[in-house]
Amino acid sequence: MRAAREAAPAAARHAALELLGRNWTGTHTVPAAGLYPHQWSWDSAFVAVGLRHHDPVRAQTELETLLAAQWSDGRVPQIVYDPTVADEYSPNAAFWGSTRLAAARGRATSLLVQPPVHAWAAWLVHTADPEVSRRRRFLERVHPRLRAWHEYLRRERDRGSGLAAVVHPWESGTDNSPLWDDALARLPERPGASPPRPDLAHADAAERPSDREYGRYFWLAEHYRDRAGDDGDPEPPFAMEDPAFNALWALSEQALAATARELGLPAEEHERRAAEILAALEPLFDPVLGVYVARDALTGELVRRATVSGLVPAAVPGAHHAGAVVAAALGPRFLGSGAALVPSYDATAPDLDRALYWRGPAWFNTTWLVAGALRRHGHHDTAARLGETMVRLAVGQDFPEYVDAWDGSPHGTRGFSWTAAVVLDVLA
Ligand code: 9WN
Repeated sequence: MRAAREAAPAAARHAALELLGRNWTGTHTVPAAGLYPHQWSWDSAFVAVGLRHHDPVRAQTELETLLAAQWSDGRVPQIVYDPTVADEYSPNAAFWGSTRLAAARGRATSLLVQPPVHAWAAWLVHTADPEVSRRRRFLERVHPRLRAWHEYLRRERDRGSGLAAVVHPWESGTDNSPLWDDALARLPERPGASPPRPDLAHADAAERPSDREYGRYFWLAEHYRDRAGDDGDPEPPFAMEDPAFNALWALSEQALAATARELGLPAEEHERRAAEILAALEPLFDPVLGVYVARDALTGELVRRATVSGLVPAAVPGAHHAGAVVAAALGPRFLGSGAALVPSYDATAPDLDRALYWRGPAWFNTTWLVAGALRRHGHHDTAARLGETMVRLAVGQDFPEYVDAWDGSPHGTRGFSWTAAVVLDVLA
């Protein structure tokens, strides 16, 4: 009996490692073969966090590979294109043309960014095996790059509020979240033919953003590309302050403080910056919804919708309204709706879609972040239940990209790397 109970986690771990092994290219892990054949920024951070328990050197390499593609202005790109992979993903490297830009230092990358989870991931990777980390001088090597990344956000993306704004929905990592609907509706429809959609060969169209959304994503991407990714535009067409992006930035500043202490460098500057980001997040707390919401940096308006992004600040030590947010996570809009995992969008919203990407389904990385917040606030049983459910739904269904939050049925692509990485962390 005992052996049978122990065999299940061992088998789950084996399956997760096996998938991550298949998605490993020798230098980095692709989010999923087929749909996402290059290196993605925040995916690699989650992969490193899961992998650190089993192969700390590979976890370090994952982050080092990503950071090697950092631009001279400090940005860590959303996508690092693998030149050996055929044009299966749109937009492709040629669309962005980064190799013609001096700041990209010859690398083929997207011009956009993704949530700044890297300093936090690097610190977690270090703590998993400090000896191997020190021997490889891992933190010494990544620390200057991580600092430069945060400097970029502060210098180029803070429009005066103390928060970093995303200039494209792809930068939030929650592409078609309802938080972006109103801002996207202000953009022109893209004239002419609809953009290429190779993604639809790998996932059901009903579970991906629509052609209409893709038209606007491409319009925005072209706009930014035509300015060579210059953030000096006084009137950008889209600039949104996302609660998860900024909460993860604060968490990463806290991790930079820990990293600085480990390296014998001054840590106060990072502690102060983390506190400043948390303070700047405060006006985004919505007392009625009990979650943080997004703010349109161009109009100053709050987007009063409850999404999983608005729960993420509760995962950050020192977040001011963490208690209220934890209550909201357990309430009818999220887990109190009877959901097995944390839905990406308010369960009581009339436009909830249980199968559509970031408009309802549960994702494993965000559920895992919320589980961490619940544990931090004493809800150990609920956090443990979420962990067990994540493992069961991931391993039993070939590591889906996302699932129906209520019945657990799989959606999106399969063989998705961060789903496996989260499983490894839950089982560690
Ligand atoms: C655009 C890779 C990425 C994730 C994002 C997720 C999805 C890309 C897409 O896949 O976005 O970056 O083509 O839809 O929304 O969070 O990083 O897994």
